[in-house]
Amino acid sequence: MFTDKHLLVISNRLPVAISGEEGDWHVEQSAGGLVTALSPLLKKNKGVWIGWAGCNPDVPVHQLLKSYCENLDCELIPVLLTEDEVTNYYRGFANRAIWPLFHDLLGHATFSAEQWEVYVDVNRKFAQAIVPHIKPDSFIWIHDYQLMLVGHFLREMGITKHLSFFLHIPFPSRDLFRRLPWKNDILQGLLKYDHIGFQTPHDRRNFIHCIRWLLPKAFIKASKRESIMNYEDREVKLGFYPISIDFNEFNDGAKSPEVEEAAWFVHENLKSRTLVLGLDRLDYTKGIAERFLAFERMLEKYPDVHGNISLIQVVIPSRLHVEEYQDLKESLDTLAGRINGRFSKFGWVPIHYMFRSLDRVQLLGHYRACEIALITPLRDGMNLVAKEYCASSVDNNGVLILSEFAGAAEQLGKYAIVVNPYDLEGTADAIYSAYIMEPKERQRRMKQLRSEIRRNDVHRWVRWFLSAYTEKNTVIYQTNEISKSV
Ligand code: GDG
Repeated sequence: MFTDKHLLVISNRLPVAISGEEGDWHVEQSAGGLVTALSPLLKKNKGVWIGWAGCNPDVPVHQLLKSYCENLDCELIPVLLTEDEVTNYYRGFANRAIWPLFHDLLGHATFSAEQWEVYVDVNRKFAQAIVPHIKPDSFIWIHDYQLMLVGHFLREMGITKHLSFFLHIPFPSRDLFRRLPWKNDILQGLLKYDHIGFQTPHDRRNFIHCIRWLLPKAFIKASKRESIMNYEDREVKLGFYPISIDFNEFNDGAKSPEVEEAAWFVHENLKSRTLVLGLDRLDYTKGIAERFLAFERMLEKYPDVHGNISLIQVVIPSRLHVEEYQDLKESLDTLAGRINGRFSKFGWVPIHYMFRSLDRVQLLGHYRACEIALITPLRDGMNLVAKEYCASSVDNNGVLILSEFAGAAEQLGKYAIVVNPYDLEGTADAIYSAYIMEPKERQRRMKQLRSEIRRNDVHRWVRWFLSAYTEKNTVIYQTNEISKSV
């Protein structure tokens, strides 16, 4: 059984945030589905999570994490990164080359040999940090695009154990991937893992197309659930496992009195109005500017909505040290101002735009208060906000508008209103359709969405991924939507 194993999780960031100043440091667990899902397993077998703590090298991280973990049954091991490494590996190669390329936004990508070299070095550094923690019964699970080469370095260091990898972002098409100057290194590095998990069948298909084209000697036996690839005497399992959320946590949280009050407060301030919610990290992949334009187009086309609908757009500050993200913020500020200036009238503002994060009660309060969620990324690995919104929609009254380019659309597309975020006209019409949708139809769709997410929650995601290691196909994914194979 997997549950008897010693779990070793490796991700770019540790699941904690360190804040404060000398003599007054605070360590807090970060929120997130991955942490919720893995914590019980980590605690059960005194597991280890290895990653960067996200703070300066002069913060006494080891000491802080040691005392933070004293009452936990698991260990957090920091990988220390220098400023140069943060600049070139994280902000550089990971976020300026891989992130845009893998999200199909080649125009935002820059490829620098210097950054690539540091990316390689930091992946080696992570491998070095992992080796002392490997036990005979360890299960090693590495996460995401920042660490694609860690498996390669662990093999170089003589580790022959089973290595698993999960990619949280999309995998691009062959035509895009071929633009990467180090495409062969990345592919060959990834093939040093024994098991690679993607979010959707589409991502796995793209990966297999790249392998077939770049490594023609690889032999792939495609199957519906898990394809097996043979390359240079190695066998690699390729599967797709759409990540999810802790449904009960959101469902129960949304019913709590604090959240009900927060939701009431949001609506009370924007009385007798349909509220549309957008909630994203500041990122050009999330399609926020396109969403504003589609909302504007909707206001132009359907004047009967004036005074009766508002978009609440929450943008969570992110990567602001990068000039491109500062520019994005400025252009969103301008756009929201322009649209509001054009349409606002006494007592009504079309776009309520907040540039900050919400605490958990406010977050759930917004999910509950808003009748429509407008989730229109240009590309997204999954998009957990879509799932969280539905799980919090405890009155079954919400309508989900979802981009066809979010991984979540493969699961939720049948009962959401699916849009192409580049199609402003179509998105404007979709917002209006959601606005006029009959309560019976809203309820019918939302019930289906909630039951899909309840069945396939994050705990199932973990079991499903891990079961691929022990026995084949022991967890059957319960949806008819994901039936396409490679
Ligand atoms: C990557 C992939 C994939 C957001 N604002 C607040 C807040 N959040 C939380 C949400 C949600 C999370 O942040 C965002 O998750 P997403 O999935 O939407 O997006 P990424 O951060 O880009 O994540 C993505 C994911 O990895 C998992 O594999 O789905 O495609 O890009 O959980 O709730 N939380 C609080 N306040 C906020 O203001 N408390």
